[in-house]
Amino acid sequence: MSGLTTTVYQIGLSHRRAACYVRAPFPRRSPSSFRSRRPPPLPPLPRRRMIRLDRISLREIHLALKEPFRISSGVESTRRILLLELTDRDGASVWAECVAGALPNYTPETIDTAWLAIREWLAPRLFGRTLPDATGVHALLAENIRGHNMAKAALEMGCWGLESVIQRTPLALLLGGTRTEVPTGISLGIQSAPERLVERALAALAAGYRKIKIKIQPDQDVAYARAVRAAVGPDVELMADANAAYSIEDADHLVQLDDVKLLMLEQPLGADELLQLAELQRRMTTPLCLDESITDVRRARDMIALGSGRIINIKPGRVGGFTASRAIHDLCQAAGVPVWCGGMLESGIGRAYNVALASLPNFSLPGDLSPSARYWAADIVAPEWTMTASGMVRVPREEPGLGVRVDVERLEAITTRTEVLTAPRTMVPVA
Ligand code: OSB
Ligand code: MG
Repeated sequence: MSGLTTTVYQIGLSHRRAACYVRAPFPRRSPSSFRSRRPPPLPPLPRRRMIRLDRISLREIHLALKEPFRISSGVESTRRILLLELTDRDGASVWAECVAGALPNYTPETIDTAWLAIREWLAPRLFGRTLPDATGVHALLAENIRGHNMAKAALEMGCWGLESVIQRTPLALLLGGTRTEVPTGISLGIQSAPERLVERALAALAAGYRKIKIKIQPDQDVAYARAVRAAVGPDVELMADANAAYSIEDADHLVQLDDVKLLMLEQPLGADELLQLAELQRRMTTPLCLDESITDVRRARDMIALGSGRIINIKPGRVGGFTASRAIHDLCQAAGVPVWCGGMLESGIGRAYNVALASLPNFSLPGDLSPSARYWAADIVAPEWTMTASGMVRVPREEPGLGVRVDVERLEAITTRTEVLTAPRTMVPVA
């Protein structure tokens, strides 16, 4: 243990001892009897160490999807994934994942902008500081650095991961997660014909998935949704995600989806169009769910105030990490708005973080938390993420940290670039 941490620990201890003496009835007791009633030695305080980042290794890997994933704004065949390994002064380390894509088609960020932001502005913010825990990291990264939420989230969630390793606590418990397993849905990319999509949906149901999400875009929407509804029957939780492909002028067209009885329609209009989304919500019985629009807790508040949607898809990467995710979760819980955990075709590392988050109580709808085998021939973690026949993914609640090991040898084989960022030698006192 370092000099600094030890000092803080001892100050805490002497305060506790002092409090005992002060509370003892003073005037009626002689100094000697006072001494004889001295309390037994206090039990050691729980192990508590701070986070002092020493090194952040950036690594780009290329991981081929089993099949291309098409959304309204683009198609992905091989994921370019930015992984981070965070190491602290005492040698504890953890892996984290940045969910930015190769192109700015979902949000403005890409893997390359995230790499730049982490190297130039974000990592330097954290180096040289002693962080009491991960809760304050989001505020630290947000000050005078706008946007770059996925880059911020990768570091912020990495700090949560590091804290879970340092505290020997499962990540889900550190976050306040209550579920032992989480219900899982599948997100099906746009297919060339309704029949293809129906096949995929039926296979997903047979595999146990608890929710079917279909991607839609103009000309591949109402007929596709109707075909899937006819095939799966009225009781299956079916939803559609447009990834901002429509405008308010399409309202009459989108209203046709109401008869499909979708569980929700995700992000039909542009991310910034909260007023138009509210207008569309007034015209549709289908609940709207917002994804791209919700970049922080204030946007969630706006959605609720304006009626721009009735459900939120929380992706920790999109909102800047776990502290923001929990704030949105808590706000929605208080407002009676259900949330669920979205996905970004994560590797098994990102999945560990999402599963931990989805174990919080208001994640009441199935998340896009498919098991490893839905995406990859082989994942980069062991054990791989699996799903039960009833569509549940187990939340690691016994293992400290993420609950999965990273196959570093495998990583080396698929790594295309690396960069190591290190802390300056002198340390600044507690942030
Ligand atoms: O809108 O939810 C989305 C993937 C990339 C970009 C945007 C989205 C998605 C998904 C993937 O739907 C869901 C998954 O990870 O299984
Ligand atoms: Mg979405």
